[in-house]
Amino acid sequence: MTANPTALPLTQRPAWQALQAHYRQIQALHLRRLFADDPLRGERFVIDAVGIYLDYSKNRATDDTLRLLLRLADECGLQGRIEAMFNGDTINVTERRAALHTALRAPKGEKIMLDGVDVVADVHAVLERMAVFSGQVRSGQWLGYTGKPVRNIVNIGIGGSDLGPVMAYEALRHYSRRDLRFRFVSNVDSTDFVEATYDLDPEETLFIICSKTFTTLETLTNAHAARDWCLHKFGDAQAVCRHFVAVSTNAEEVSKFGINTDNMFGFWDWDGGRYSMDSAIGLSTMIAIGADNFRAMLEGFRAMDEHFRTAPFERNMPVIMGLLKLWYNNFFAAQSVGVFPYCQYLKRFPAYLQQLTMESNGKHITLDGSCVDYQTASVYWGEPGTNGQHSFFQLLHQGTRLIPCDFIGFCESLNPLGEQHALLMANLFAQTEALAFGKTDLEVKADGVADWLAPHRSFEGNRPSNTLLLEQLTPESLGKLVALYEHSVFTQGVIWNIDSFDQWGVELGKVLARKTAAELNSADEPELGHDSSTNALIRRYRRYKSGG
Ligand code: G6Q
Repeated sequence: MTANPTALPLTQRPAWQALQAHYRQIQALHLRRLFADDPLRGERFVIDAVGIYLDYSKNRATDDTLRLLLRLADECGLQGRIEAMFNGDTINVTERRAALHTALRAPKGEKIMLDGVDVVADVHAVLERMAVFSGQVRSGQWLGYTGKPVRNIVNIGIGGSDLGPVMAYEALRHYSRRDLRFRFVSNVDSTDFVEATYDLDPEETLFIICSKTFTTLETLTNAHAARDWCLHKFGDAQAVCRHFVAVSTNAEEVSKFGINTDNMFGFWDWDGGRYSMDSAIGLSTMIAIGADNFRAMLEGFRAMDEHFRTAPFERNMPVIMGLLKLWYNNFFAAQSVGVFPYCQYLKRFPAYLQQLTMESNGKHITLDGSCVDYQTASVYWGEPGTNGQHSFFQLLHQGTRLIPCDFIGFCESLNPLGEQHALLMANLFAQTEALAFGKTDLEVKADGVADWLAPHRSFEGNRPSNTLLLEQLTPESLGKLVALYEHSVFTQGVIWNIDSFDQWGVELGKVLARKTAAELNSADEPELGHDSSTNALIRRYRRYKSGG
């Protein structure tokens, strides 16, 4: 009798083993051959859904590859895990929580019950309070301590409480109120705070302290710096309630800090930091673009959620994208993924994806507590095109590593200037073409290049990429893009059988620095119990500081 595949360790499952054998057969197969053998490949290997056109034809994959990857998804019980996530099951097992970010964009009236509470009703109650507050700030009705309207919004947060807000603000700047200034402070390096507030008037400045736990060292340190900066101007602690609001799950700490909990916007422990830009953590986004645009962004998220939950896997964009990246990661031993938005507004999107992908799936212990015997998350990185082309694209074209890439482009520019948008998109299309098909030695010589130079000027090609094409960058399309990556990360986490929603590595950093900070600051020479390198570094720092 054949064993139930879901009961077997991942690398012993039939689909995994079949993929290994299949990899040996097709590893040398060139995209030139795949396209020559199937003239319709560029039209067949696409998914056109919810306003995103995904062309995945320039991947080193055949129909058999996809069939086997989809079989692997089945053997890993992906459909059941998707339902578990949407239903609010405790899929974040190490923190004993649901991962219900999809509830943040559920329509009003839908019910998702968690421990007897309808979380969708809670979500909408907060959204409504955010809409009122952001309306007051946008219209100039929210006045500072001295009666001046707020014109500067400074978001203080780090990690998930910063990367989403910054990315969304930059991405949707076109839709933002231009008479308001937005700044984002995350680093405990005081330079971040000082530079962000350098030209601001405290009388017109509102701080949003974003921290799920309200205990994060960096955020609380910067929040205190902001408080001092205000008090220095106003000399009255009463000013805090006009110039500070909080986004947190921890009312007690918010109140201890001196922020009136009437000015606190809540979210919930079932929403992880890196999945929270569409919760109250997005308050700065809502102030920038307005409540209607924020709701449109939520609709975009929701459209992709629906697609992920209901589309058959062979036409399911997050599933196909997740599986193809896993194909390179686990079978071609590719170590990284490049993401290149051909859109200046998406300049922070790669940084946002770094946290989403690497904090979610950078784990080596499975849900049942054993050590993996396969690779998990790839290293994600990227820059907007065309800038990257004049820098690291050399390595993509002619280096020794295989780096699968995602190219993201929009048919319409938000700022058309002559033919510039066509030029931008021409670059995108040309790059994916050159990466896939290269230029052979013979072709190079036929162009008149000397024999000795030809090897340097030829391109082997066969470098895979996806192209994501959207009509225009809007709040809605941004929501779709983010949800696409969220769900593709989840797809991979399910196959790797890891908890994509915890982050014990981040927690470690939070604990370690506190101890060392005390040693750096202590008046007496501290007794150091670290390794010899860390001890010496601490002593050296202390000597510099004491002028010795
Ligand atoms: C995200 C992580 C982490 C977190 C920050 C800030 O998923 O948990 O990046 O967002 O450490 O945490 P607080 O919001 O609690 O300050």
